[in-house]
Amino acid sequence: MDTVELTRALGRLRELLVAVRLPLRTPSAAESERVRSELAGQIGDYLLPRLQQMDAPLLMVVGGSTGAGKSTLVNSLVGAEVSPAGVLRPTTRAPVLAFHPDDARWFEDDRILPELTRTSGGPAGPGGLQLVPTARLPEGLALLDAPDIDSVVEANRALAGQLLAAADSWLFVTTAARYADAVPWDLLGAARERGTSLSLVLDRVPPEAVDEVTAHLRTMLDERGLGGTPVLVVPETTLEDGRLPAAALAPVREWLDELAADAQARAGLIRRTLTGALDSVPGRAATVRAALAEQEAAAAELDAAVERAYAAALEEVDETVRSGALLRGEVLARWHDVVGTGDVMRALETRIGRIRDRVRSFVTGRPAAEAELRTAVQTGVDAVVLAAADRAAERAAGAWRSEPAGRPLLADSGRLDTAAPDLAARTGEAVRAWQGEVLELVRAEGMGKRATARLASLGVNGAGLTVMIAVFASTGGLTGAELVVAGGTSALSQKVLEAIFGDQAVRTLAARAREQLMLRVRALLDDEARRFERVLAPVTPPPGQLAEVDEAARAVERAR
Ligand SMILES: Nc1nc2c(ncn2[C@@H]2O[C@H](COP(=O)(O)OP(=O)(O)OP(=O)(O)O)[C@@H](O)[C@H]2O)c(=O)[nH]1
Ligand SMILES: [Mg+2]
Repeated sequence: MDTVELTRALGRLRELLVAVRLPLRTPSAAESERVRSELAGQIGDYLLPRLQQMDAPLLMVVGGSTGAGKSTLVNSLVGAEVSPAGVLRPTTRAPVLAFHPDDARWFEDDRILPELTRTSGGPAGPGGLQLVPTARLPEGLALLDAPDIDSVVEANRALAGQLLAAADSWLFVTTAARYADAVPWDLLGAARERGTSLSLVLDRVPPEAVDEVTAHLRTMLDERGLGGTPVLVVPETTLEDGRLPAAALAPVREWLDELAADAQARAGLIRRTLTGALDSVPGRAATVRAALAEQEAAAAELDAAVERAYAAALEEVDETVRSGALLRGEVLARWHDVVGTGDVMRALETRIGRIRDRVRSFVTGRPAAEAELRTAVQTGVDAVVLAAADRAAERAAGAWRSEPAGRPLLADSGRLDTAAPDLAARTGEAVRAWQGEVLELVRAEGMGKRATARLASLGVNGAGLTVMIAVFASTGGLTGAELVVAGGTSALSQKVLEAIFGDQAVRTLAARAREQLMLRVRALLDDEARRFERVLAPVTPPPGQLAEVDEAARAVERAR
């Protein structure tokens, strides 16, 4: 065992474990979170300090069920009321650490349990640790009175667990009335699995039942693979000044004195617990690693659901734009206004060759109609985008709602199941910008040398509107039925329309304009999807974290 290397590897693993978060409610999250915090705690509270100072006194943590008599036992051993014992449960909330005054240097700094604030001369508050130097305890052996491990107070349970994980050895207190309870046995089982050295105090045993109860307790220990555990029996007596009389305490006192006198035995207990704890590290790290993998998978699943929903929305908008559906309704009506209802066009019937002059008149001199057409186009596109965004939000939120990991995220993040409240405004802006872009496009490419005379004859505005209308046609140019629809009741000849919309320049520009429109729609929908991604990002494990935990756990194994 390379202590320096091992210490470094454990320190690194601890650092990573402290940073790991398992916020997504996956099947193993709660249990793995417990393992994560316990392992991080045990590395910091126990493994690192013990490895660095193998000759530090043995820390024996007095643990057990609520009201079993832990504090009374510690007070009796110390010969003073250092930890209040009481009738009201739970009594002990802040732990008490008693040690020989010559051992003080080991405990006064933050070598062990660094996050507990040391106090002396009186009870510690929450988050504190009361230090009690006392010559009544032998050198080399410290006792820590812990809160109840089965406490109704959650903080007590957690602290008791943390303290037991920091122990070189457990002195587990139970009573004749309570020793068969389940919770302590679960803990004792965990201690056995981890190789933690363990002794039992069987408290308050009616003198006449000592043999019977002790035999039964030993049988239970045997059955659970804890056969060698020392059992110290304290008979039921009347307390003197709240403390056990010397005779009742004798078995425990003698056992401790023997241990204190035997440095080798102490070192043996320490090594046993240390080895057991080190052995348990890879398995526990693997649990955290698996939980991280589960979190990653759950986050990826939620992310994929959002991506699917918004990809479908983009597809939907694209379909609608291509389907010609936008050419109906308001857009169509305004278009008909623009192309007029007769007068202007009547003359055009005669010769297509003369279109140039005539057609200009259908798009000039009617600024109001043109503006209305543009507004109609904008409103139409707005509606399509908003509807698609609403549906996508609903679909993505629905997918999240159906996942245990996703449900709480939705609950915490306001209204994600409809489009963002400002989407309408942003879409309006985007479509207006797009219309400007189409005019630019027409100006740059439709009016130039290479442009056909036909398109040029419409002027920038007319050509722009024409291209916009063509964008919403199913083929990129109006044909067949669409031409008839586009012609409406106007006297505008189908031939004229065909000449305009069949124009290759119009088709090409319309294709470009459609691409530009879809780029803008994609950007809008990406922003919408980002609302989900913003919720997901903070609960997604950072990339590489899993591999780092893996590597750190392997480094611990290598160093042993
Ligand atoms: N008669 C008698 N009473 C005891 C004995 N041990 C504890 N008690 C009483 O049992 C009650 C609980 O004892 P504590 O020492 O506070 O028990 P604890 O395990 O520290 O309790 P928590 O800290 O709340 O978990 C107190 O009223 C004690 O006086 C004993 O050996 N004999
Ligand atoms: Mg107590």
